[in-house]
Amino acid sequence: MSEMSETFEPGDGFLIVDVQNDFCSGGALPVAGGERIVPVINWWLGEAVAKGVPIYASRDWHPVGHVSFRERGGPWPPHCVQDSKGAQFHPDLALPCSTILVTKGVRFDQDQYSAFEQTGLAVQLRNDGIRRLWVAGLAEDVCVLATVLDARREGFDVVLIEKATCSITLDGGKKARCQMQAAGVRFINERK
Ligand code: VGL
Ligand code: ZN
Repeated sequence: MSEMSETFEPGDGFLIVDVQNDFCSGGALPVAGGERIVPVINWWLGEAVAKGVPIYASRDWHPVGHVSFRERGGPWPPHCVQDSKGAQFHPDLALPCSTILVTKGVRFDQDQYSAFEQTGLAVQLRNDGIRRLWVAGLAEDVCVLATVLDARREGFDVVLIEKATCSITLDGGKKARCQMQAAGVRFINERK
């Protein structure tokens, strides 16, 4: 992983993927220690606000009985059901009120792992003048991976903040980092 000591610049955006209660300890689909990334994200949020960098936060936002749930033959336990406590952002996540919400997973007929998938996010980012996207959040081997690969396909430079993401499985995390690196994602490895 390449080390960088850079920070936000004009043309940057900061996307926080699915930092919701159900993906943290005690949630329905917990990423072990997922909540440990929250203070790291908060530090970067402070930087982004200070630099006037636009902030985007995606949320997994499933209808009751979503097609991705086991009861419907999907791979996951029920999680992030619309308007439930589990679907709320982690209470310590310090999102400013200017945050632009990206809602996904709402389709009855299919899942959306990527924050870009049928959300129009790429258009929004271009309208906002974003050329490079900094990414953090959960889970590194599922929705962060899918989001980052789509961001690259859409032509954005991508910086992944390693201390601000976490995978469901160790092996999944390793594979995800391999795929992201091959796609030209840059990793920033600082502990804040
Ligand atoms: C996610 C599994 C199912 C994620 C969402 O946000 O990584 N993972 N739905
Ligand atoms: Zn989901």
